[in-house]
Amino acid sequence: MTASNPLSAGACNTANHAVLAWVDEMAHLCLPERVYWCAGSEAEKAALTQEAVARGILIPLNQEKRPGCYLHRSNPNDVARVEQCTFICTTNPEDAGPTNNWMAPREMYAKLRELCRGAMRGRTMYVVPYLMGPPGSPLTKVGIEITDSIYVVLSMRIMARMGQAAYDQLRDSPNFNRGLHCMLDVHPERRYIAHFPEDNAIISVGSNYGGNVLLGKKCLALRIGSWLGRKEGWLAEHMLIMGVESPVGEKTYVAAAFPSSCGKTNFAMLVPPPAFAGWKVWTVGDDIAWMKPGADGRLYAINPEAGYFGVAPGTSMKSNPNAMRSIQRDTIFTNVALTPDGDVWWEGHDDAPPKECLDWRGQKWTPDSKEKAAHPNSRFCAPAVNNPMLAPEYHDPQGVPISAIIFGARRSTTMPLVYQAFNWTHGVHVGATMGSETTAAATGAVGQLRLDPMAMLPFCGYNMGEYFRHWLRIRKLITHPPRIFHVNWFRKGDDGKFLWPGFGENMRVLKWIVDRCRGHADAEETPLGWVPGPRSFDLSGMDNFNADNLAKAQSFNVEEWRNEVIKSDELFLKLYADLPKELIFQRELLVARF
Ligand code: GTP
Ligand code: SPV
Ligand code: MN
Repeated sequence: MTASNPLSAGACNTANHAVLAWVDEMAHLCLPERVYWCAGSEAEKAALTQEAVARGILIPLNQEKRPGCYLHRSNPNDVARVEQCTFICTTNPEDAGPTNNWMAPREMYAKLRELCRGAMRGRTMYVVPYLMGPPGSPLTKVGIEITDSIYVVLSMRIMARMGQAAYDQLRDSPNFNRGLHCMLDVHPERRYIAHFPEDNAIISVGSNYGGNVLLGKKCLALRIGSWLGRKEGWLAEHMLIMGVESPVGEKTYVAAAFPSSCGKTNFAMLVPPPAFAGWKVWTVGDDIAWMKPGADGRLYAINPEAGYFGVAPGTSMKSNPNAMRSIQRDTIFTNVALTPDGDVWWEGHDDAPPKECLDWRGQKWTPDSKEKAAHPNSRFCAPAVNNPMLAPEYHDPQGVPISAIIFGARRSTTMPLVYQAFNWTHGVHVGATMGSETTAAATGAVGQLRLDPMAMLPFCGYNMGEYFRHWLRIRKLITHPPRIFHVNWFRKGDDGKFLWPGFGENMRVLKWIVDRCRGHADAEETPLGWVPGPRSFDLSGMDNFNADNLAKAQSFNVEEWRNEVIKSDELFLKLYADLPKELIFQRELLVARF
């Protein structure tokens, strides 16, 4: 984009009839002052950033310390996903199922069209073409997001492959996700995140925060994606993907589903402890996996995203050095604290609390303040290519073959550090009955135990019972099924302290998992599944952690497990009409094993 070629500055850059017709329709609805067609160039990024700074939407950080980094403060009423405002709009309510909010498409379209009518008057409508997935992958999908938020444009540019590549993949096809985002007045009463899976469409209004508005992420890659996956024979999952490399260069690929703010980014970027010299963990993805059976009978996964929208609090050189390196440049921070020297800070940062700074709301903060300096759900938005341990396979259109699937949750009681399911069907039951304590990633109470099957409760775009059936069906399409495990980094002792040190030390659990997949590690049978045998779990080099501590972290308490079954029965009763009978049998087998 140069002054001598004004046509390229936001001018229409596609001849696709379906795109042109849809953008025209949306422009007639929203009545923006102008339409800006994003191309994804560096010059465009510079111009949009400059405008965002001029309008106070982005605050430049210290450019010497953090080149290309900016801070954004969201409306304090708009700091997380809002599950109560999230809808799956299908003709039949049964298709959305009992775990989703439902409204008839006709009714939701009417309601949202009214809200969007003239909503962009005096504003710019940005047309953001993007790819979810590497160019040329059979799994990759095209989306176009129309938005009136420059923050969304700049964030989408990090989180997805934005620009011409999307039009190149689409060519003259009408087959793309239609996403409309209108900020409106950013008011919780006028906030709707509505999905129309039958139309491959999304309308999001009244928010300007993360998962509500970066439509490629949770809306397309998970809610619409899971719907498409069932139709087309693949899985869209809330999973990180990592490559574990042994000292002799053997690579094993693992996917792991943990609910929001339960450790995916940290696990995906794990740095092995000193005792694991020669071991390397490569990040393929930190939040979303699309997995499809391959011709060789294995399950292949891609990361459809291009960046990390990660939780800031708790991120430090000690807990996650690769994340710290990833956010050194070209990163947009949201709702963190701003220090006097133009740097960022949050609770759990390596630096001591600043004597004085501006909190996430922009108000003066000192260590004596009662409130947190950074919002608990404050985030960084950083390009994947910044990660020094980005797996080269991240770019591979074929994806990586998955050997293990790990389900994990935030559980202060009951759940052992690690166990392995007996087989795929048992593993599906383990994932389906997963409970986790709620976090700040969604609005509402924090720390409350709720069932979050496969970490997909807020993200499954169709009937959860059908989703379980789809998982069981996928097994028939693979001859080398990934082994399935359950982990819990968050179990606490009577003193309220974590029983397991977590973070880099999770490598020990990961190694046992990899060894199990390769047939190298022994295990003992328990009512829950296989657990590490006495010699197969490496405790070498650990301070203050011995076999007794491990036994505590692994302990099985039948009373707690009875409650666990009662809790999962609530979900099974809710889903009863659509629940695969295999899961009912698995429940019986589990109880019988107690
Ligand atoms: P979303 O982006 O919301 O999907 O979250 P996520 O699953 O990627 O979680 P993330 O890795 O950002 O971690 C969330 C919180 O859990 C942070 O505060 C971490 O510090 C904390 N955490 C991550 N791993 C561990 C661990 O092994 N042990 C403990 N105790 N805390 C952890
Ligand atoms: C999550 O909540 O699981 C996230 C953050 O990854 S958001 O993009 O806001 O959904
Ligand atoms: Mn997530």
